[in-house]
Amino acid sequence: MSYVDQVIEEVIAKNPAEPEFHQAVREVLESLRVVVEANEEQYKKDALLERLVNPERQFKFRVPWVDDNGQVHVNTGYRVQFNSAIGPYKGGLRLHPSVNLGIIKFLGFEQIFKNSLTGLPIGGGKGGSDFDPKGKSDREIMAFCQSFMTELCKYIGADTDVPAGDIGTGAREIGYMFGQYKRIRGLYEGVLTGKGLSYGGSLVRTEATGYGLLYLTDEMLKCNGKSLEGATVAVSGAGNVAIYATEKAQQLGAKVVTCSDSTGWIYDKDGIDVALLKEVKEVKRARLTEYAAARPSAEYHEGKGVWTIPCDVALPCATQNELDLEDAKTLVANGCFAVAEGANMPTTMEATEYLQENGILFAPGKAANAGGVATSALEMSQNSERLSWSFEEVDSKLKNIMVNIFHNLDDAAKRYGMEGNYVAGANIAGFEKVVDAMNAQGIV
Ligand code: NDP
Ligand code: 2IT
Repeated sequence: MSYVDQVIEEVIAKNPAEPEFHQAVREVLESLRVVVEANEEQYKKDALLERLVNPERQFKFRVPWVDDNGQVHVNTGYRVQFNSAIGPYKGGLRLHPSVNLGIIKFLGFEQIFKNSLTGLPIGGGKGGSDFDPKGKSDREIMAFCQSFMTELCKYIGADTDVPAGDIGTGAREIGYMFGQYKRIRGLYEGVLTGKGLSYGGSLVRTEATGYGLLYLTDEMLKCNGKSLEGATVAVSGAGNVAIYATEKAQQLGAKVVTCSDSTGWIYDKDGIDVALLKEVKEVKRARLTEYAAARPSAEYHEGKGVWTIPCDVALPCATQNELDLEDAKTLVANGCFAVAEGANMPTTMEATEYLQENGILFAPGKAANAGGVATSALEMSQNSERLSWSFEEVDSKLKNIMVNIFHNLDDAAKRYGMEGNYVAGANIAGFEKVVDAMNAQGIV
């Protein structure tokens, strides 16, 4: 049995009931097969892949908090410090009832390669909790965040592990967590990113993941003789990534006609009204039915359905495995020519293969959504030098980073004879730098 197959088997056997983690490992190791085969003896002797798929450290802790009626609730908190070969652990905190150790490990594993692709000195980590922020009062959110940070603060720091936002964790939650960290540790330092602008945050961090997704998509299309100008775009999700992806797509001349949340989706034939979407989601924290009620050109549908709308470019920006084989077939049949992942692993492996086999340009999340964490790293730089850069300065750095990422994965795919396979390109380019650093640092 090949070394890659052996390690995939071991991951499945040793990490039962973690299907998302198995999926992420399988996807990465399958595309590293060519690289591993060229170095098989040495990698095997050094147990390189075993070290790559086993987190350096993982924490699981109790998070008790009191609701507005005096009822005590207990959630589970996680932080997985996956790989620190190229820098301090860096990665978001997900607050969603579906969170479990396997989901945090899949996200942490992806983060290693994503962070490497940014070209900035950040290792891979991820955390979160099965806490559900929906329908909670501000005081309940604060109570949860303070309790969560009371435990998490023992394991993080500006030079060791720097968390940030992800699903369910935005500016409000980061603010409460930062306050509690400072209070307990007595340190005013850049321990979290995605902070508010009045206390060490960076301009463009809010927009960064969505904007970065479009900068990379734009470059990928240009290099393949296509354009966003006049293109019809389908976006899923209605959170941080989806909103700013929609905004930048429109700025680049595309028409975005859909968005979605966990209960339903919108088809807006006149194009999504971003100001209204922000009002509904960022200010009122309401459902998409409110968007439809305020916008005559919009249809609201219950359930899932964004990918049934004919589009040129599809941008899944909600959550993992939201675009399956049936959706991929519909997109291809409707003439879609590019899919770029704003979310982490939103496309199933079968759907990804189908899209690639049918000549669709496919940009994987670990490259396409790296603008968020890249701008987090720029926030860390600003915190270290105790300065704040202008919007234009951060935005132009972000754009450069995304264009460079695209060319790095394009080059890596070409070097291994897989031109146009950006999934393989991203995994190989991300892996090369991490492996170089791991080898230089000995068996740790
Ligand atoms: P938000 O919490 O801001 O928004 C998430 C959106 O996705 C919401 O519209 C939410 O709907 C929807 N959603 C979440 N879970 C599900 C589900 N199980 N089924 C259907 N819809 C769902 O999160 P972000 O926009 O920050 O994150 C979106 C994706 O992008 C995630 O995969 C995240 O890991 C990834 N990402 C985020 C980055 C960032 O900087 N924020 C950086 C890189 C990647 P509802 O409100 O109804 O739950
Ligand atoms: O998945 C991701 O890259 C994020 N949620 C952002 C992480 C970060 O540290 O900014």
